[in-house]
Amino acid sequence: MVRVLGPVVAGMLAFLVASCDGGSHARQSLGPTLAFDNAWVRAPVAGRTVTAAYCEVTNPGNLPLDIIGFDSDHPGLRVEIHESTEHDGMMRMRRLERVTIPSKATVYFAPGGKHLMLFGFDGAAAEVTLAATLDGGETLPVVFAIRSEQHR
Ligand SMILES: [Cu+2]
Repeated sequence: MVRVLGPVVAGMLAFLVASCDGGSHARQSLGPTLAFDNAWVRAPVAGRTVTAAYCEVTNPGNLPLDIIGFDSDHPGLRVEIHESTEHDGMMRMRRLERVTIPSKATVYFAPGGKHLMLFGFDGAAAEVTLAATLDGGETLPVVFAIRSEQHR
């Protein structure tokens, strides 16, 4: 029972098809997914509770995915998505409502560019889990290591 499917439908049904034909490339879930690498939070300066976090986000799928925010269970912590830009030699930050991760591409959250801004972070942890929220409502938990400045 081989069916011919368009690429979009084929991606969404990959799990179901694999479970029928016993294929070795079954996806682990039906939902969209992103891979997060090198995720880390800059340890806040002593006495400060605002800091930034960085990561590399790869979309292995055939459809673009939009990240619309990050949440955390860490007490008092609030996260915004920001982008640093330079205007006339001045660095500025603006808040982004969403970041699109194109199909088969990696988006870098890195110093001087897109980053996560953490507010109310006490730094009292070796790592912190931030859950990326996708446009469709899915959440993807990501463990960020806390690193001091010199490790970047
Ligand atoms: Cu910022």
